[in-house]
Amino acid sequence: MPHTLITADVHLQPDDTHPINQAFYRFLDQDAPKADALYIIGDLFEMWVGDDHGLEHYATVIRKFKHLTEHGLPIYLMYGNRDFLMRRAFFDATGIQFLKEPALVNLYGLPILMLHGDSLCTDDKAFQRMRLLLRNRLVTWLFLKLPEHKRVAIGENMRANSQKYNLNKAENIMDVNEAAVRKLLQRHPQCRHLVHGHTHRPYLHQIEQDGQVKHRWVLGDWRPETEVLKVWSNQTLELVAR
Ligand SMILES: [Mn+2]
Repeated sequence: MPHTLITADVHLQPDDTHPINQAFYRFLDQDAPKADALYIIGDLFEMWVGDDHGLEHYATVIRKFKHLTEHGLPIYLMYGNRDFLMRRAFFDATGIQFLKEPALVNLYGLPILMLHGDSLCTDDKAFQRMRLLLRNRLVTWLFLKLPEHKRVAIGENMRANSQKYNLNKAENIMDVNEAAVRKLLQRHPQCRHLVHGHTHRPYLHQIEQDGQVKHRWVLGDWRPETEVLKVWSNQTLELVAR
């Protein structure tokens, strides 16, 4: 049956032999060609410090994306909190289309709201402050002007700090805020399916709102096993193991 695939949080590693990369390449080789479209909703890369560095260090996946898009598979990509600096050269090299979050996408007549998910983690105030700063246009513009080795060093540093920081944080603070979810759904009353990643807690949550049952599909990260979301052409959704 025709279907569309949605995944997030691949966290591709610069080392191609990494099991995550290998699993994702198998997915691109075997599963993606059978789909009508592929949506990657944030954190495809563990780190992206500029197209110059990324296109060189992630050459294998770039080539695979190009092959798929040239053979007619539409691939859409949303920024995550770790990879939001992909620019024109990346999209040109892969044929991928940029998707701004939150994206309301109509799949087989079914409206589906997609976002990475970090913007819903409003209980983590420090993270949200940092997010605003990092997404600031002047800050990103200045960052991308730095020499490549400086950008890599800063990126590595931030990665290490975020790991340390997250270890000491209460579990509930790093999950999405229920009120933020409800507010978002309220703004899209015609939409009964919300899909996001980021929290690495794959699950289907049911939310009652205005007498309707709404669904919040949380995608898992690739470790390297994961659950991707399949949207079938008969308007059913399914989390499937990969
Ligand atoms: Mn994330």
